[in-house]
Amino acid sequence: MDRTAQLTARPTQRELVYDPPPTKPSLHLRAVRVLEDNWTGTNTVPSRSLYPHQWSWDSAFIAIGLRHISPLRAQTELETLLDAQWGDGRIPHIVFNPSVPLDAYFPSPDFWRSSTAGRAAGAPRTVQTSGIVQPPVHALAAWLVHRADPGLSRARGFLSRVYPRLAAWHRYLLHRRDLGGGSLASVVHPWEQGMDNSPCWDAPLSRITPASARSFRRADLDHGAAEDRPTDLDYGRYVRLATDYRDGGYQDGGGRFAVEDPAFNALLIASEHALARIAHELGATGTARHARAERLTAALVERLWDPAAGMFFCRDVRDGTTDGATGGAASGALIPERSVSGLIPLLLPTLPREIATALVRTLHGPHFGGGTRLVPSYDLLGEAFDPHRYWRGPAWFNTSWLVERGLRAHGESARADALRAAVLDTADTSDFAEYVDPYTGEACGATGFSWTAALTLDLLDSDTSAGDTSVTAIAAIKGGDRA
Ligand code: 9WN
Repeated sequence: MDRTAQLTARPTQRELVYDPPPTKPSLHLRAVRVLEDNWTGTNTVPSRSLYPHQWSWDSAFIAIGLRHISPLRAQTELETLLDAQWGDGRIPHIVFNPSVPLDAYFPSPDFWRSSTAGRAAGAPRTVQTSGIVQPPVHALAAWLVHRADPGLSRARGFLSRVYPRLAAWHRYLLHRRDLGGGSLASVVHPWEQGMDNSPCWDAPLSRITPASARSFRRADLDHGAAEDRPTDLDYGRYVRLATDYRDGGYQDGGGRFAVEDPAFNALLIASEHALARIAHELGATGTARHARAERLTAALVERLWDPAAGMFFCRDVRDGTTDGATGGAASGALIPERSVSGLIPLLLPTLPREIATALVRTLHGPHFGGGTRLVPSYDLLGEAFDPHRYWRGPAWFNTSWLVERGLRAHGESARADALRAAVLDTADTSDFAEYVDPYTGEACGATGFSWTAALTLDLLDSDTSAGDTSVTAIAAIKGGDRA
């Protein structure tokens, strides 16, 4: 068309319509899409590429986010996991999807052999699982999921069905896993605590003879950069520990690795309080459970608090020494490594005031706060710090979410608001990364990671001014009806 014709031509219908530039879908919508893409029909995989099965603590965090978009799906997520519970009460850390090829993830079902090696411990026959556990976030998740739609929950008998299973899970941890004799639960493998490659495990792991690198094939390196993942030597030790546990029929007590971890136990305490609220909802008082949670909080402080560091440390129960600080009464020794795990007890609102104050100071001091966007997984000044290597420095979204809840529970709203904004911004710019460089927010590991999307939804839906359900369910641990 020549110039004159262009000026006189009538605009077509298409040209008359305002055509805005393409806009990016909202953060909310993109988070929903991640959870949609990772939903299998009965549960949500953490990542389609790296983690193609169901993981235990992932599902609890995922349910906490899913409740905002589909309370039914959130209930189903937890029910599917609980269907794989073992007779002795343990909730396995992985529930395998039989339609996923064996070589998609290592260690696969043929390594764990749950239905045969775990028979005496009551492993299910119809579904294949791992034989170790992960942090007990489940009762807390179940309570939050119930509160999202109490009508649906009551109509489906959700709480009455999950309560006995969650109670058995806590019983398992409090009895079979009290390996240090001080009332706290021990983890028997680094994967159980969820922060697999933390420098906290270096000393206890150094006593373990690694399995030969030729005896297994890592699948994680097919999807992740080797320099971001645990080393082959560490993997050899993980494999040795898991093999020995399996060959001992998954019985507890005899292993060479046993560590009391602050985050694992703080989550158990928060979940015990949630279980008390569930019991109350079902017609019991819940008082005994609240009291037990208080006793556990006292044990946590007595066994794991380090006043000089201003944070909690792990206790190596198999260290073979006794601890002078407790007059020799406590077995093992504290591991003097600063991990984000040692800040997570902040989510317990009945923590003694001076301890909460010290934790907030440590969080914002040079070891964790020096110019970072999110909370690093490990001491910024520690010798082993690496901003990209798995759990040795990078920031994860679930731990920042827990710390954000803790800040809010202790009245630190301005700091909680700042962390919340940073988490949302980083989830957005990193495409819901599995973890990020704590300084730059650069994405590491998988993107489209489920708990990152789920906790984004939870933070987006939280009314931080009025006391949202997450905050109050964690905070209202001594009765009250705010949640
Ligand atoms: C081993 C699934 C899991 C998380 C853990 C995280 C990572 C597995 C792995 O992925 O662990 O369980 O292969 O490294 O460390 O916290 O639950 O997302």
